[in-house]
Amino acid sequence: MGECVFCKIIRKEIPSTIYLENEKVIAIKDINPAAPVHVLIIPKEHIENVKDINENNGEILVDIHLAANKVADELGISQKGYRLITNVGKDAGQTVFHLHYHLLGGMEMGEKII
Ligand code: DGP
Repeated sequence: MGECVFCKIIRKEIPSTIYLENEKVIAIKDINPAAPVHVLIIPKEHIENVKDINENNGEILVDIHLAANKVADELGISQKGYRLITNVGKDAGQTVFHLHYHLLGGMEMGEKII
């Protein structure tokens, strides 16, 4: 996994703005924000995308959602609402093939923004 950009961020080989980090996940500011709040929730385990979630590794989705809830609370977007999305594969626009969820908020999102 040497070349995976998110693995490098997790190993602190690439700097990032970190909102939350624990044993299982890291939450960082997206380098190219599509909303006033744009956080990436990333599991530390290298999983390509949700297609590779199974009964053995699926607990990570709970950790991701707990982290998303906490960050959304801390950044003050819980009340008004936010979007939590994950792209799966090339046609969906996935560019980094290490599972991540986009947490987007701080604006009204009637239309697709990412
Ligand atoms: P996706 O298109 O769903 O694979 O989203 C990948 C996101 O990752 C994209 O919004 C930009 C972000 N990103 C890519 N490289 C870096 C980086 O080096 N640092 C940070 N903070 N974000 C990155």
